Amino acid sequence: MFDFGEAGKTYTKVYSNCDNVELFLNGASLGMLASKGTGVFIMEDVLLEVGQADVKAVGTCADEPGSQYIDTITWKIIASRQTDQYENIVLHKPVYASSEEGIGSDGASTVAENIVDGDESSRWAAQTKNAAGEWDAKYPEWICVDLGAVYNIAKIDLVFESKANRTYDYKIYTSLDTVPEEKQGPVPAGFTEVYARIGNTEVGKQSAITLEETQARYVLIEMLSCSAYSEVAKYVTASIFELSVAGEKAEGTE
Ligand SMILES: [Ca+2]
Repeated sequence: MFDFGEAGKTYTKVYSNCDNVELFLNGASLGMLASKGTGVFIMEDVLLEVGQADVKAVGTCADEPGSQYIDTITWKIIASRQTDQYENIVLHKPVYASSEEGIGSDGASTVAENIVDGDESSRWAAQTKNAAGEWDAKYPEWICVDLGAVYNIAKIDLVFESKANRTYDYKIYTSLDTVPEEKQGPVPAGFTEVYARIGNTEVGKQSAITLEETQARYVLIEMLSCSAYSEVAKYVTASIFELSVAGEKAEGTE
């Protein structure tokens, strides 16, 4: 089984020492290809529709009348996720966070709401200092947005702070009904992990596409660690410029 990824036209390549190769798709002949002496037969513009595609190649040789050499493969064709058709469903929605810094060292706002304001230059940062005013950023931290209704999630994009090429390990959780409390603590019970990126080396903007059909009212990002954080760099807190989620309201929900 080969997951081709999306429906559409493609080419099909067959390697064979035969003189002729006839290609079949779901039992129907696509035509006969003659050898060009390269051992490679290419059929252009093979239309693959969503579902199962049984591809069969039948090779014949002039000096072996009656003999056939047959190879088959089955492709599973899935519908392409046309994520561009969906709106950003988190824009200016209510946000909860395990903590927030409030104002960054440069004087700029770092409140939680900055993560869904549509501006990739404003950011949320988790707290950086303890009650004594010492640098004391902690991991994990989390931030959660309330979509206001249940949506089908198609795609999640994140823009992390990338200063000094820092990278973050993170997880994404969803919930249909759990209202997160705005306080320091672990990811609230009731949230289900849908994505994990551990050992992340990608700096800045990245996309996390959930692999299963996911419905959610709440989308939560848990920031597990940062490459630039250490005991002597305890000012490096969880920091995200922007979260955007593409999706559409689930049918039958308000
Ligand atoms: Ca922002």
